[in-house]
Amino acid sequence: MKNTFINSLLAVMLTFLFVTPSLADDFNEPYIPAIALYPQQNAVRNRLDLSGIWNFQLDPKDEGEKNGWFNGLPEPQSIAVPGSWNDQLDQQHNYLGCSWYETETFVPSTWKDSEIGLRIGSAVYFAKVWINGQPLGQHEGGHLPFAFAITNKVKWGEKNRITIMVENKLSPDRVPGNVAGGALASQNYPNANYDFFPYSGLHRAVWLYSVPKSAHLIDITLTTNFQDTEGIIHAKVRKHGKATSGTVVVKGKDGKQVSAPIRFNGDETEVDIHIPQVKLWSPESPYLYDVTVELGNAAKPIDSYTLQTGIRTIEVKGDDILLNGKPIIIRGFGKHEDFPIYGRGVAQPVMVKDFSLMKWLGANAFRTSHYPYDESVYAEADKQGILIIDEMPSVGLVFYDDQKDIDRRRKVCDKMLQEMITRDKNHPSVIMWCVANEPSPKTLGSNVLTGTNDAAAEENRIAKEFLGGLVRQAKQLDPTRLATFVGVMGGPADWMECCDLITINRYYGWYTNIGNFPMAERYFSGELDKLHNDLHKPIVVTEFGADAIAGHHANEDEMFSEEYQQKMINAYLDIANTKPYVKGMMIWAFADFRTSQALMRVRGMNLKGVFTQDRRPKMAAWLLKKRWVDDKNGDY
Ligand code: GCB
Repeated sequence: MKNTFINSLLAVMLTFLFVTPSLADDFNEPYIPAIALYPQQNAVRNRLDLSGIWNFQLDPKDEGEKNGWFNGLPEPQSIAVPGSWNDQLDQQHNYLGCSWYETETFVPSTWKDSEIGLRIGSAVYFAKVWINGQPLGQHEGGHLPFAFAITNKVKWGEKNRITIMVENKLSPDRVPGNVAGGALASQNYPNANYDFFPYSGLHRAVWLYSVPKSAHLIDITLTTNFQDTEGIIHAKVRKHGKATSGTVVVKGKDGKQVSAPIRFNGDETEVDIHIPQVKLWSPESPYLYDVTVELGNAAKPIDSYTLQTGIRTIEVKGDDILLNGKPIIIRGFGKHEDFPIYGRGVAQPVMVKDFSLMKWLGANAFRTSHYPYDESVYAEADKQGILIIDEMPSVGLVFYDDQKDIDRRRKVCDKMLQEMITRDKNHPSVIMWCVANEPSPKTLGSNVLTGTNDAAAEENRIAKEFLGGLVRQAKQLDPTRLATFVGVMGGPADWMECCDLITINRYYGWYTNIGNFPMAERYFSGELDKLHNDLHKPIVVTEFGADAIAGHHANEDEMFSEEYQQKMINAYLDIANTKPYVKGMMIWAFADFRTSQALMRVRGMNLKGVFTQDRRPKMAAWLLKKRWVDDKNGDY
């Protein structure tokens, strides 16, 4: 927010209308359950990573489709996939429009008797896909995968051309987008209504994969529980094809295994597997079991898929967040997928580094602000015992513009929520679904200035229906995890009644009460008490912090100095320690990150990282290490 509100004071209200590409009949919407099982290589399944250098061409005149670019790009340049397109080539950093990607590949002849799929990890924001010039499908929304069956379209013994048109225009009916009247949207360049750079393109790996034709697994949902020393994994299995039976095998690291037969009467079945002397999953002991589901005869299965999962429970009781029945304290960050040149493209060395830095300073959690991250991040968090608040890309929602746009955004959110939960539901690290970041009332700017948090009656009604609907949908799709949205400073408190807990971002001392620490602390402390009194739920502060230019020092309270940032973080953590109902403190942000250009974003960067963009610690990082590792006393 904050610069949401500051900019709203300056805002020139502009309406940005872009037409969403039409749903042509021959372009199918992907089948969401097809993304449930990440492509896996094993004895019966195959996969081929299409990462590498692809052909690429910008299409600023939107002429590619008309001119049949899916039959071959006329003047391609080279581009790396995965990776954002913005900084790989000159003159397209701020580009908003259509771009075309193209690659060619043989499909291994050994896959001839299999079903074959094409899975695209993330295309920001809208994609149309062709194979060998034939339309395959389309997908709206970045940061989430989509897949198409291509079995009948493959050419054997010759190369297949895969063409993906990616289009990233910002419009009020997209999520996230450029909300008409959204304050950031009218001030930023490019004019996204959110505070991170609108990096675009194919951000994650593109896979070809094969699954057995006669029968294969489509979806596996694991939920876990325990009683005394016995663990219980409930497996819900969906398959396609002729198999009528199979097995679920659960194997611990010690090699001990338990299995249960499954029998299908239709395409779905469920089973409980009981694990004696269970080792529960927790940040202190992130124990993982291999869960293998096999179709057909165990000696020679038709299909097989292995998931790694942990057995744990998560719930809110009174003012506590309980993991495996025991209260936990969340210490962590909001992050971004962001690195020079890669943009938002998968940068695994950076991911590995980030985990080691989180461990170095004693963090146990992060939020995937403001969109779901690459799948490898969740697998690593499972292994390392880091808790995740998994957030969908619905940042900057408002409820006061054109009802048609609001309705369309709701539809997109519903779909994204389904996709996110389908993709991430088996990760023990994911303890909470976050359905939106900082949905805002129209009066946000004045609310923040006057210390109020009202909204007009009709806006309240729409917002509660929208946000409550999403939270309820998350709970319905996955009753085993917590669900919330992150509230903005100046946002109505009663919007949060639908949430399992209160998750809020606060910036007293940065966007308000600048330099006035006593006042900022009083407001922060007072508001925490009020929210808790009104809503009676535990509170996790999902964002607080200050920009600091690395290397800039001051011996008085001076914004942008490392000292100011450190002092602010220290003060917030001290206050949290006095509030027994505060169950989590997450600093904004883990590392400096790229934003649109704006008055408040020098060099187009948000500098609230406790690490620089290239992961060097600022003073605040050392402070956290001292508090969370060296002085470790159970406090923040
Ligand atoms: C927020 C937003 C985050 C911004 C941050 C800031 O509340 O959730 O996206 O980057 O404030 O630094 O202004």
